Amino acid sequence: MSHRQSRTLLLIVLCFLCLFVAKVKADDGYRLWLRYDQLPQRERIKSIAVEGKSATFDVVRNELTLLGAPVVVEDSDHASVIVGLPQTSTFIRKLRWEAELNRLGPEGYRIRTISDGHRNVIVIASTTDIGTLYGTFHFLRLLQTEQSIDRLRTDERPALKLRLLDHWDNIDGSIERGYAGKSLWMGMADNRRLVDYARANASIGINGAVLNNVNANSEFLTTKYLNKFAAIADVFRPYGIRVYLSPRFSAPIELGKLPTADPLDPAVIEWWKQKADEIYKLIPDFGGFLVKANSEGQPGPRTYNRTHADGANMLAAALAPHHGIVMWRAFVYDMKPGYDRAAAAYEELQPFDGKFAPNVLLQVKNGPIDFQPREPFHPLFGAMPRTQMMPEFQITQEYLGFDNHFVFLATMWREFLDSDTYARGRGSTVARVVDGSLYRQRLTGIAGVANTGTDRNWTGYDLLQANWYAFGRLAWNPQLSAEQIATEWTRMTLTHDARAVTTIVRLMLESHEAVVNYMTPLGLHHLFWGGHHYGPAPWWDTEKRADWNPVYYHKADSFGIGFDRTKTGSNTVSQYRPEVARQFANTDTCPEKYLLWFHHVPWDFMLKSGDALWDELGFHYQRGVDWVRSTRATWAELSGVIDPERHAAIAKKLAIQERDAVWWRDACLLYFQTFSKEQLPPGVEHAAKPLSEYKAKALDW
Ligand code: GCV
Repeated sequence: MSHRQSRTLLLIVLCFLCLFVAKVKADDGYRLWLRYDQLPQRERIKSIAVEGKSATFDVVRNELTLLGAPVVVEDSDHASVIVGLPQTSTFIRKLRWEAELNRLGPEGYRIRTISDGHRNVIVIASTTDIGTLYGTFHFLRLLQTEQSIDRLRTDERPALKLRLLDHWDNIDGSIERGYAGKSLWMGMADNRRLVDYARANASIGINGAVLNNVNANSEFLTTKYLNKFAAIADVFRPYGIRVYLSPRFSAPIELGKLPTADPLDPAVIEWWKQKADEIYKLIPDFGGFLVKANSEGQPGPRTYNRTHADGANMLAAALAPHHGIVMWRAFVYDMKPGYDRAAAAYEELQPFDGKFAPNVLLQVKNGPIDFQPREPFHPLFGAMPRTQMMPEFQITQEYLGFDNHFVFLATMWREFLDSDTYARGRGSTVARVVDGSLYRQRLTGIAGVANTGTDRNWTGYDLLQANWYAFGRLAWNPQLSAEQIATEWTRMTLTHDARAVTTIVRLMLESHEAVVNYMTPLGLHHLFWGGHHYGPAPWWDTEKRADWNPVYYHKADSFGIGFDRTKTGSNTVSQYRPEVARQFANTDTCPEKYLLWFHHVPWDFMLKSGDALWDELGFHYQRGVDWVRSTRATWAELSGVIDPERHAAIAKKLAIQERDAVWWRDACLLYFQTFSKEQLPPGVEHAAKPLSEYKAKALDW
């Protein structure tokens, strides 16, 4: 080969390499659900006029430019899509929609096909630029999901005012319960990353981010950090995202050198007032505080014999002049001899119903324990009619296999939102408490503990991007079905192949039940290895607090298994409204998915299937394993319709999930068998190792 020939060959190889790298990059999951390639209807949009001038309108313009084919023009006379406000667009003003747009509120929008003489125009209008941004993303979603864009007639407004991501980011850049890399902002903030984070959130209607861990460090309130947060707020502002912080309740001591953090002490009150003034000087649209107090070692008002309401209201008073809010977490539990942790939040907070200031919301986890694979709804949702309440979800999968297990959480969240509290009779669903329609709560909201990080694909596992997406969509509209959300996400993110979409959506909708089956079936909960909470350790009994030990929750013995929360036990079931309490308290009417949450039943207890509890437990664990196996096989068949990089990455994760599901089944059944003394029923596979081996070493992630 001549020198020239070898140079040509080298060039060809390099070109191939570049193409390969570009392809890998293009499919590395970074783009999330914001993909505008191969949209059949794009050609129909000849030109777009974005009529308005602001940083947010620039974002709208940029986003529409990404569509490719259409030209963004100044002149609405020839545009096929017009975006704007009555104040900024003559075309929109002439439509005389002011009254309707005002009714849709500052974040709402209208999308309509208007016949204008010889042409049809699609109009996206709002009273604010942020509203048009949301409308634009709605329109793009229609294109991405290949829905008709003829005769559009949409009026949208978010059901909830506050739609927030909580970030448990620490000062050193680590993320508590984060599995997708480091904090996006605590280390060296990458501006491009921040913009893309904000853009992704805006596309699903998220309008706030709590930037630091609720296990808070006082340093976050120093000028150094406040300046940093102000810079982040500047990046987020055009996307309609406000910044919030988690203050440490004892900051007046640590930063202000005061002798106390007593919320009724005048010097403490003044310190917080000044701190609030300082924050708002730097961040004029600062959202407010999220507070974890007197919980898991965090300081709080109880330290000074004051109440949670005293603490929340003091902070709320400091923020009120600036229109800031306080989200006070209900995740509080004190150690008392012989108590039921599931009862703690209700006992501590319900007596303060009606005692919180108007700019306070109580942030309550969906269930009474702690983001378990399945929990019944938290009884506080049916018990505080005079308190503004917002649910807290955990998008990051602390108890659901980290970033290794495929679990579509919308199904679980739907189950929660659809739960009937009976607070105002039948039909008083949690969704109606949360959206304010039941109790007429003025401030409404929802928060999700984020699963994002610096990993290139944001969430550590491509499929788990769906949970970030689903959270945003449900926060906007808590009535959306899990199926609709799954279908949208799959089409936008993975494939347009109709058969593949149907298959993936089915898997997504089945995934939560499957994980519950192989981790904590029939109402079992908190069977996790101490500390990290990855694999199973139902035998765990060495934590200093009884309620940090799995044995406290399942109470397995030679008689049976389960936590008796009825009259014969802790009677926590009485925290629910009588209609709900009656249903849960009776083993005949208690849904079997909650059976061992509320009852300690014998191993030979007959279930609706006609099988005894012990056998049924085995069947559930086996069913969970079987599902993962068949999902792996199904996924393998999809190899042609999803880009090879993400397909392979997902296949790898599914292999880990199968290993883990088998481990969960074997460890749990072997352990429970030491009490039941029964053989495994036919069809349930036997463990490959003795129990001692599962006990000796945690499942590795
Ligand atoms: C931020 C659980 C988690 C903790 C978390 C806590 C909370 O206990 O394990 O990591 O702390 O919930 O929600 O405050």
